[in-house]
Amino acid sequence: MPGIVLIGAQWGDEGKGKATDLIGTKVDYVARFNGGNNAGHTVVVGDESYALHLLPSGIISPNTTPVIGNGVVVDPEVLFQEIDGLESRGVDCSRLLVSESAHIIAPYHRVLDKVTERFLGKHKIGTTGRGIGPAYADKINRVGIRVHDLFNAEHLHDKVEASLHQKNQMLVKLYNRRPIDVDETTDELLKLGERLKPYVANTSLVLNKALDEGKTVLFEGGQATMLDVDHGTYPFVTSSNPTAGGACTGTGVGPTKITRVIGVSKAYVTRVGEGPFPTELFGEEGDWLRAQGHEYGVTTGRPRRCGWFDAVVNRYAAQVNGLTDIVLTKLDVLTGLKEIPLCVAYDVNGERRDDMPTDQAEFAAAKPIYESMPGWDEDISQVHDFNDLPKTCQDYVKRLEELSGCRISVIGTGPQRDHIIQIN
Ligand code: 2SA
Ligand code: GDP
Ligand code: MG
Repeated sequence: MPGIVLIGAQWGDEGKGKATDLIGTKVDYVARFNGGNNAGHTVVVGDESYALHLLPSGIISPNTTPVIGNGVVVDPEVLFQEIDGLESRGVDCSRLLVSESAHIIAPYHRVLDKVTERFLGKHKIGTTGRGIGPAYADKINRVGIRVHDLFNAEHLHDKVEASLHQKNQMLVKLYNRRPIDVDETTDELLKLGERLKPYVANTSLVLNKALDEGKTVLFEGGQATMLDVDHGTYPFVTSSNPTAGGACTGTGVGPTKITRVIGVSKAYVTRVGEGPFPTELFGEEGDWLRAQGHEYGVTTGRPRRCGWFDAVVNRYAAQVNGLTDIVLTKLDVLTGLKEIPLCVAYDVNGERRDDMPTDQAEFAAAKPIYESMPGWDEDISQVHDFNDLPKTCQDYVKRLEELSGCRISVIGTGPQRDHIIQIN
């Protein structure tokens, strides 16, 4: 009954897409449990590169059933665009299952996301503008639209009316905008529902049965630990739970079914959007990392902020996710550096802190305490055995492992599927 959870250990874009794809070829189901099309995963197969936003990475592996769990917020228009794009390239998407309880991102959620960010001004979060926050807010406020609501016109009209009542007052009175039409929105959603219907299933039942039959399920997280609405750098977070616990609530599978929790970490750190980032590099070093690592958002194309590896973040990720092992990606990007600084602890207002401060004012004041490791010049992209890595590179990995308090089981040495080192 192996249930494997795979999550981002930093601020996202750690290479979860590639890591999932690696394991995904050997699993029966890949289930997404949080977020929506704010995620951007790149999977490179041979000469083909696939940028996925809403679809689980398992869609590329023909023997895997991809599942969108109840914890995901689904923008049906984006889903169909993604399906059409993949099918035109010969990828069969008919195996996809979408939870009937997942919440829908309606067109008005996208409008609200953008309007809210504009009005927040200097307090903005730097969202992806995909309507994620407003859709989750409706879920919590109990005025959300769920997938199964799309199949009953009368019922849907009622729900849309309830959802738009307060929003329209706000749009008109506060934001000086036109109200959103209930009838038009209902018709639009009904049409989308028609196309969605063949994919819809009771995915909690499907996944639990699969696990009981001894099948392997990979639970794929979107975003990452430090963007978790409970455990991340609130308020500069997304509106879901990308941490391991989210895999249970976001799919309807109990924690006793989870056997392994993999955290994906880059050999350095990136972040997009606003919010504190202790090891962030400004100037030449940051530009160098961005250029070497091609650090631009898959969803929005935004340049990612770059910084040195932060062991405090990794230790915290190991703690809140109960990590069993780490997949360390993009080690190749550091090739060519004479010295590699890595953050071992923080200095918060003159006091050394080895653990993550939960007070956001303290986190914003955290200054990295660095230790420096010698770098390497050799191309490591063709290395498949840990012992064949340059000695200084091996030492860097061992030090990261020691500081993170968790085993590193796989190393990424390039973007391709075969650019990896498995460690037993
Ligand atoms: P949102 O849109 O409400 O989820 O934004 C809230 C914060 O969460 C951050 N966020 C992300 N950070 C990194 N990667 C993400 N996905 C895309 C990718 C990013 C892109 O994988 O490349 O293309 O820009 C992602 N999604 C959300 C976001 O920056 C806000 O800080
Ligand atoms: P995700 O959101 O965590 O799935 O990550 P993204 O796909 O947004 O960003 C990771 C990027 O790094 C993608 O362009 C991947 O192709 C690339 N990548 C993944 N692993 C490696 C690696 O080990 N080395 C290099 N150079 N690139 C990698
Ligand atoms: Mg990404």
